[in-house]
Amino acid sequence: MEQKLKELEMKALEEVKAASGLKELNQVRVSYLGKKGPITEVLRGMGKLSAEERPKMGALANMIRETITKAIENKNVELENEAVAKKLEAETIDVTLPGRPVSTGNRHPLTKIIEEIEDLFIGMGYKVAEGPEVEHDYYNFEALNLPKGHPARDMQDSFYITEEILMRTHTSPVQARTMEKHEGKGPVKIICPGKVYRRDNDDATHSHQFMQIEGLVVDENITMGDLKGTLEVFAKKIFGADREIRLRPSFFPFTEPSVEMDISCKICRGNGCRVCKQTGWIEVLGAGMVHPNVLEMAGFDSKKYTGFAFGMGPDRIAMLKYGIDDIRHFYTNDIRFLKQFAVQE
Ligand code: FA5
Repeated sequence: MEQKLKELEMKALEEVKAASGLKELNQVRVSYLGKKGPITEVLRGMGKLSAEERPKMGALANMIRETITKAIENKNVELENEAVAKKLEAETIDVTLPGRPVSTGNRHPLTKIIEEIEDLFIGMGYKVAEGPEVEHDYYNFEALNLPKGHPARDMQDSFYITEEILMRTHTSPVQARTMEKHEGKGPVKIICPGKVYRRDNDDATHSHQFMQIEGLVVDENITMGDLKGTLEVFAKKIFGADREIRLRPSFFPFTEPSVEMDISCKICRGNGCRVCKQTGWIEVLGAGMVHPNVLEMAGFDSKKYTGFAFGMGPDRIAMLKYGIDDIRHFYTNDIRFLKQFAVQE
């Protein structure tokens, strides 16, 4: 019996050694150490042994079991390590290979110009305000000194939804709404960017939907000098320190006096060219001192408070700044046009 057990041990150890995978090793374990395995089988014949021999054989059988178990455990670890090493080798990443380029988007040129203008005014203490694009006739016109039937309403052809509701034609209604919220108490210092809508025929310089940025300052002792200084800072920051501005008399029902601001033409440096229509100047925005009627309608005492306001079109500003010849490029989403602005990020 001793001989048989030793032979079994040797055979088992050889099979453990030869096992090439975890599955195979498990089969060896089951076949030698399982209840129906050969060791158990041999031990069944113990009844025929003498009382002296029996405990000896029992001890030997246990020792052999332990040796085989240990050998299986060791082999198990070995095979597992091998499997991990193989997996690691198969999944190795060569970090020295050149990367594949990842294409990223870039901000829309209108977003860029609006953020640039916002940053400038926030730096001068302005807050950014917003208002609805679907607006009441009252805020879009009446509160801005444009009662029903006023001929100046024709300056801004409108998309009406009902008799009293329209798509706002400019960002100026945010002036009226903001002043109303201040309940007659200054100071008010806001800029307001947003979309506006007009029944204009689309062409190279007109769109039926475009962007505007409104500015409004109301406080005691605000003068035309403050307006001019502010616009000068704006023009030089956005268009370059060498640009001059000029204010021309104009008309808006909500400002008195009203002006139009031009900047000197960058291309011809004031000598006259095709871009500035031979004038040396390019029109950029409308502005003026807030009309006393507008202040009063919003609850401000126009004897105590004065203010200035301006309204500009970022579409046309971006066209001037980046040399874009057609406003429709902003809205037709041709990726080749939009991609050109990635380099300037
Ligand atoms: C106004 O809309 C006034 N609310 C501006 C203002 C505010 C004046 C506060 C005084 C005080 P205007 O209609 O000129 O003004 O429009 C302002 C700017 O919007 C223009 O200078 C132009 O840049 C832009 N704009 C006007 N119509 C269009 C259009 N159809 N497409 C693209 N941009 C336009």
